[in-house]
Amino acid sequence: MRLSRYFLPVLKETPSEAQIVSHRYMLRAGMIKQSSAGIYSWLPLGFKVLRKIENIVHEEQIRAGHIPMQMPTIQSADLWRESGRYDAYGEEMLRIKDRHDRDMLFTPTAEELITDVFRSHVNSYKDLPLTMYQIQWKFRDERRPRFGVMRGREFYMKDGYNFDLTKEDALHAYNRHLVSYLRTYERMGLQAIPMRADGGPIGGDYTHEFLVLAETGESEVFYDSAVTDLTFGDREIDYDSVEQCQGVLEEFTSRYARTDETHDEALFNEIPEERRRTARGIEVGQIFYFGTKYSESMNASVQGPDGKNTPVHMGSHGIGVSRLLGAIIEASHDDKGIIWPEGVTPFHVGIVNLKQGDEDADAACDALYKSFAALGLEALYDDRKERAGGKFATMDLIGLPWRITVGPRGLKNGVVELTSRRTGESEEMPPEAAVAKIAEIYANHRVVGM
Ligand code: 5CA
Repeated sequence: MRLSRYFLPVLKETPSEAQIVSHRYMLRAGMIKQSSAGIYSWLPLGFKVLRKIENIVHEEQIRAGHIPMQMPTIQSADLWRESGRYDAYGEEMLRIKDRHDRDMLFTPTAEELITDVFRSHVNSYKDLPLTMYQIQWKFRDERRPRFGVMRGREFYMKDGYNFDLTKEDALHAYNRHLVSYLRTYERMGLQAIPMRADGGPIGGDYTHEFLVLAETGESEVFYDSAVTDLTFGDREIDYDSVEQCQGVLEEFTSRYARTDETHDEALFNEIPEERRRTARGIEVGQIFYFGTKYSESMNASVQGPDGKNTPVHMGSHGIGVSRLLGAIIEASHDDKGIIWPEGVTPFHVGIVNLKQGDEDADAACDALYKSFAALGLEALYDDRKERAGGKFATMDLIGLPWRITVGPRGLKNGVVELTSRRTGESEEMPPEAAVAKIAEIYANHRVVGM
């Protein structure tokens, strides 16, 4: 993309309404624009990162054997009356009437709808296990929408639902989700720690939240510092293996790590004092096993091997896709701007032309731009007639992890400059070497964009 033809409305001033760094940088980098409280337009740069995050979530869900689908945002109240949640959900639910005066609502989550899909089409245990998911906009009329995309009213969520014959099978689905989430967050450059949590309006007491540690997080958390030493890495997991998934769950959840809702001071004090931590975290996902709560109230059952009808065991599993942008920025920035991890960066590399209009510099930048395109890598080429300082400030703010600087002086010696946004270190090399190095860096981060 040539910056002169892109839409990147960067702000010079720090917006006064933004209290935390991710919100400030998302506004300043022209990623989002507030439309009303807790509701945002996703401008091109923000939309691009949202899509990359969404694509990672899809890839990891599909790898775990889960099936993508899509349900409507506007739903009839009738289903929610069946489950008893139409009244129970309270003021967070946005209620709407259609022209026939029928009660509708904007989906805050989708247990009812998926259960209705299931009961209409599945009758036998032979069709189980089954896990389907969607990535869809949700609406919750939060009392205090704040911190930009962190606590929106409209937000983008991956919500997945498993249907199983037995509790054991459903717990395997739970564990499988835990494993797939660990992989998902690590691919985004995040450490998200599974913590014992509370079921809230979704229900069930078998639930973990995934938390990214950050001072600006809304949740108070308590944990044994040993949990921060764990990484999933690139180990291969057979998602069908009950033992392997159970093993990962035990490895990642056997140490103390809890949100304030489930915190137990006496248990916490059993941890050696030097490992006891109290901190704040951002909740980027939650998994639930709630048994037959919805299948019983909504009559979703299958015929078991013994010929008897039995309600299915269910769980639901969410990832805060739009919230993740904020969480990643909170975890990765400096005083100049965002520092995107390679896995989610909107463009793989920035090209800064120090002297737009100079024949050699223009030609070298064009050649670089074309080389990246041929490799399937996305470059953002700052081809504006602006001073170098302004171009660097924009690149630093929007946080592309790698920048190539091209100027007539370097070109006379056959070199351009390759700079890491994270370390600030620069290296001079021929343009072809810079392209090869960028290609090598991204060999392990193949995520398509838009
Ligand atoms: N049905 C279940 C799982 S599919 C569910 O709704 N779970 S949830 O309530 O925990 O939401 C899933 C994730 O969505 C949360 O972990 C959080 O990361 C994100 N989320 C929840 N509320 C908001 C909000 N107001 N703004 C942004 N993200 C949110």
